[in-house]
Amino acid sequence: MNVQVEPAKLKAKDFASDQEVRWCPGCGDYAILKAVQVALAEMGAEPDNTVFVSGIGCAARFPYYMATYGFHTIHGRAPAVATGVKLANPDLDVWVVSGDGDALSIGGNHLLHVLRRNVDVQFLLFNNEIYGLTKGQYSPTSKVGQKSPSTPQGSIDAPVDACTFALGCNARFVARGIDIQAKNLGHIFKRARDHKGASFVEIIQNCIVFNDNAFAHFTEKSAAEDTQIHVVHGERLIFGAEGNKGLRIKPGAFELEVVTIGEGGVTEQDILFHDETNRVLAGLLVSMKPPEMPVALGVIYCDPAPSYEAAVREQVEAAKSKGLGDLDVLLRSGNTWTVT
Ligand SMILES: Cc1ncc(C[n+]2csc(CCOP(=O)(O)OP(=O)(O)O)c2C)c(N)n1
Ligand code: SF4
Repeated sequence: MNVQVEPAKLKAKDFASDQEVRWCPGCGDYAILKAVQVALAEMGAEPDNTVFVSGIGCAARFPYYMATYGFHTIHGRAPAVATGVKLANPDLDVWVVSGDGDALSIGGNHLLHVLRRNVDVQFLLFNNEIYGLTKGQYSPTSKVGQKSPSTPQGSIDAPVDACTFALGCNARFVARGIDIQAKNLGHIFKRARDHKGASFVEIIQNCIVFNDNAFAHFTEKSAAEDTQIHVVHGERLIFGAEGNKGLRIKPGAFELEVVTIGEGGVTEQDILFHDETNRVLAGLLVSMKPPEMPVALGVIYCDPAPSYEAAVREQVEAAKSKGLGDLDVLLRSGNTWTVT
């Protein structure tokens, strides 16, 4: 008699490889690694069907620590390799891990294309506003005035906001989380994995060695409630330690403003609802910065569109349905020359 046995449910530790994790003690990357492993176990992911692709940097060591397939590729090129993996086998669950330098300096062009093409991969950008691996040079997300070995007098570059960049590339899923907020990250990872198409996730990550406390003004416990807003589709954009602050469209202007419910005639009815399918609202939310505005966290934008590998598959099947071609005939057709 054949007895069907349910496969044992995997735990987070089943997604951890036997490699010694070699980030600096206290690095935010540890918490993200744990959150990914927990989320994969909870989602019932299969290690044999999961691939982590990375470029170069501290963040890019990620695939070594996962008991899944992995590919530590070259600087900035993880999106190109991940696109190839997904096209070769669309059934694979493909994740990309990248730093702000890897994704937005040398790899900016490649990130653009994986997002605009809407390849079904989850792109995790660990943003520590610095080049960690190469010992702390400034990056495209570093603030103006940031002192580093390559900007001894302070950076004069205007920084790029990662989520604004992603929206500009026409990404159909844009989310933001913080390394130490495991529960929120887990929720975002699940939403990102469920989304068919490119899912862009910015993770605020503390580099304790070269840029410690770069985000403390909104990640510190004492400041968090008044400087973070966790957006939820269909719910009002309310935040604050007392739950009485909210976002509304500033009267007479096309911009958001923070108001306090109960002050100046403001009621809860004045506060906007979060609509994750609204691209314009997403653009306004991702660009908010403290101290004037809170930092938007959670799934900020999600409006699915057909994914790239599905369209490629369709074209390949359509071509195949016309019958097998003949390469020799093709090469000898049209304008040909005989070189003597
Ligand atoms: C072609 C090439 N150019 C430059 C480098 C040097 N390099 C290695 S990692 C890196 C940037 C790392 O910063 P980031 O992507 O933000 O990741 P982090 O180390 O902070 O996680 C640079 C410039 C390289 N390895 N290859
Ligand atoms: S240099 Fe920074 S980002 Fe790299 S492992 Fe150390 S703490 Fe983490």
